[in-house]
Amino acid sequence: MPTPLENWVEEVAGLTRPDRIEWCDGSAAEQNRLIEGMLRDGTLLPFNPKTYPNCYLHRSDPRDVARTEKVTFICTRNKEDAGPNNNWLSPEEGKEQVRPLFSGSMKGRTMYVVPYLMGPAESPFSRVGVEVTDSAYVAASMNVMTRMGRVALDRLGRSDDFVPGLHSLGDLDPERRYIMHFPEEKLIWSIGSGYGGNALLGKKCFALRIASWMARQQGWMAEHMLILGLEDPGGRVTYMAAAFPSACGKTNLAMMVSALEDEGYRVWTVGDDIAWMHPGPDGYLYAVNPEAGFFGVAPGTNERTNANVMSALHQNTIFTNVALTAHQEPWWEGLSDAPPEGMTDWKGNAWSPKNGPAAHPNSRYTVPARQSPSISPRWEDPAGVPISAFIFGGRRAKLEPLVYEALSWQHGVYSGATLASETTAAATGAVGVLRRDPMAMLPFCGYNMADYFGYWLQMGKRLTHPPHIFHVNWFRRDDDGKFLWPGFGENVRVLKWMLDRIDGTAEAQETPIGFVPTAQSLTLDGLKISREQVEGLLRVDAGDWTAELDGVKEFFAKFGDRLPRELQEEVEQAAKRLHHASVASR
Ligand code: OXD
Ligand code: MN
Repeated sequence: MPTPLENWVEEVAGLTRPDRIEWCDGSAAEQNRLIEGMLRDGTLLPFNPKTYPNCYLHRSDPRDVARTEKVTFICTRNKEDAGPNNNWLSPEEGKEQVRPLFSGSMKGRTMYVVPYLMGPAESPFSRVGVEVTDSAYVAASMNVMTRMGRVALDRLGRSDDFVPGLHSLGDLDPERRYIMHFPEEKLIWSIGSGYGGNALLGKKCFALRIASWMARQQGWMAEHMLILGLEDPGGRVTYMAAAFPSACGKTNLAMMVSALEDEGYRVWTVGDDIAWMHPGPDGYLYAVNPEAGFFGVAPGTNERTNANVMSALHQNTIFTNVALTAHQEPWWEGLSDAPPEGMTDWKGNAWSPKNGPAAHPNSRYTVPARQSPSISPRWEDPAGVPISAFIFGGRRAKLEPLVYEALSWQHGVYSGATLASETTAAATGAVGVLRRDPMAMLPFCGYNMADYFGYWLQMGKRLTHPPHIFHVNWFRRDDDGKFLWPGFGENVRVLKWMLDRIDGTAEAQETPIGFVPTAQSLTLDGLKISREQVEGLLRVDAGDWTAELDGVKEFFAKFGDRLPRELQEEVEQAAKRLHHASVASR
């Protein structure tokens, strides 16, 4: 008798009509074969084998360089279940619209069947997905980003408990591109894009959109969060999970080389993008990283901003849309001060500064996580790591202080739900525009966000040791537009303050928005920073925050009656606290 997986593969092959079907086993030999095939047909170019062994360049179609949220849909029976945060079609309409595009889309191509496991091999929290794709680049990238092949098939056996994902490049025309999710059947259909977030279906489609839906049904959390361990001088490691919108530095924070290493504070990486978290019997939340690789933004990455990833990506790395130097090495803006002579840009043309950036602003590296020197000894712990802090953060040139701690769980949920950030190149659309991105999940929550807020509130009640909730902003600027905080390795000073708060030893000042550090409670030794800068970083301006509340109210109004009453209460309480503060300062 065929297995449920075999039945599904036969069904999608009947629709897409590939010339060949290849079942992936995840072995090194298979990966080499895929790469050799792509080197032959030009999908990949080799980098210098001496300095970048087993590293390759992929140039995507220039119209296919980022996630396309406009054509990403959640297809549920009831529109309200998808919510105002998602594009919606009914499952029937969604399939009707997209099925014709899949019909015969793999003719002349190979269909790769890619079974994969999200989560550590031995973990009860891990789950199986199977992606069927006609892109060798996607299959090879899945080998880096997930535990792929045999390990997933062994876990699955004859069961039907897997998330099926059908992917085809189609003709790559943005007009015929759709990223469809059917959470009620845990099904994904993606066509017309080879870009990571649209095409590596284990990542955003499964591990966030489908998984957030599953998690609510099953009592756990799937979040757009990095996971790090902060080691203190006594060797104790405290784990924290942080949510920042795309391209706001999650990878750099997760892999940070600590500026306080001599004092004994060190950062260990568990994950850089996604956390799956389950309440444990002891009332703590336990997190695993469902991924096995990093799909990071290249521009801005260098020895100073992320030395760990720089060392990791010198081997076994697939680069997408970076520039190529005359020495056959990758280059991107920010890698070195002066661009090397004789470069080829991300589109394959001879580069000159007149042509704009040499690397695409959303160019990426795909690298095995285990290659990072900062990888935590517990990154594959089947039980996960206990989370003591949640951190929310975005890019805000004004308003938000460097860090504050929420007044309560409910207030922390409010601070996450009102997270806003200036947009980046990780999704198509204008860059630098303020967008509300609750818990950094706006593009990734697979259901109505009002219900998601409600679920967060509920989770706090279930946990006897809920994480402390903090909010950070590394991007505040002074009146001349200069960043007030150096960021990167210096961010450990903020993590240390959080650790001291968790331990109950750090001082804070209670302000209308939460607990803000006193200048003395931050460890700033050895950092060149003026008193004015510190004051600028920690300032809470009641007038600016009152104005911010208008934006919050407007955003919350989108959710109508479905918005939890507790968040409405938080708006009212914030308004009261701000009013008292401005009266007191008059
Ligand atoms: C990512 C994103 O690629 O958030 O992680 O866009
Ligand atoms: Mn992300």
